[in-house]
Amino acid sequence: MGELDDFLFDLRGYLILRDAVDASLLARLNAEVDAFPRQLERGGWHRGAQRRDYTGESGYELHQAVAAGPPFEELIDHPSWYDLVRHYAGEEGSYVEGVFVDETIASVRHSGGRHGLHSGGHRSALRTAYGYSHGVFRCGMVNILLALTDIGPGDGPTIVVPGSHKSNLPHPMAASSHPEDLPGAEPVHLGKGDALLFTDALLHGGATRNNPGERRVVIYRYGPVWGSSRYGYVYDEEWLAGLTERRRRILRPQPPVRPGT
Ligand SMILES: O=C(O)CCC(=O)C(=O)O
Repeated sequence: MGELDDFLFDLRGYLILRDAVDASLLARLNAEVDAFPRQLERGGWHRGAQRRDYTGESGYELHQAVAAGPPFEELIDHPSWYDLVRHYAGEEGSYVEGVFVDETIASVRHSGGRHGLHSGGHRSALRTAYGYSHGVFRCGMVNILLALTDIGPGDGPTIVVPGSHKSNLPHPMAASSHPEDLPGAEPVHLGKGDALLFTDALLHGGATRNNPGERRVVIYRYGPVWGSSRYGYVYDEEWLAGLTERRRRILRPQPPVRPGT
């Protein structure tokens, strides 16, 4: 992390973290994905994770992936990005410093699958907005998209429109284009183990996968520590108790306080 990262993140809205996870963790994550029950219905559960595909074409997607197996727990505060997400989304220097994990998703996409374009700085919700003021980053959501397989041309790379997190205008073709055809958009090619760090305010999506085989990614979304889960998932108490103190606090900054306790 340094001045150049800050400059490029502010300019483009994303950074690429090469070799973010080592071969051992990558193999263990892929072994978990191999073991996902592929016949699971939408809404069905695998351990603490639920199948919740974003759309009919986005692929097989397990939400609460963090609870889908021990290797996913290692991603919560992974040293390759933990300081970066705290720096960009953690309300640095304020009285509520720190990050919270809002969503965790494991996504498996086959030929024909894609994720439509969304976000962009124009009228973005505060929850996901890009912010920099008084010398401090104030992003509402910063995502880590970790590639578990190589993602090159035809593999359905994530598409970003660099700089669009600060757009004053909506992209006139975003609603009618496939991600890969959008003027101003660029594919982000990743090797397995690389991660894309980006503000959710960036106009982005996933290009159509044309190649055979699977595109596998894990997405962890971080926000300021006072945020709460988009879908209202809560964690199993016993499972939470088995995590390190730091990981538990990133997933659930405050335990619930019930009347009379
Ligand atoms: O699937 C992708 O590459 C993009 C994912 C995405 O757009 C998102 O998670 O917000």
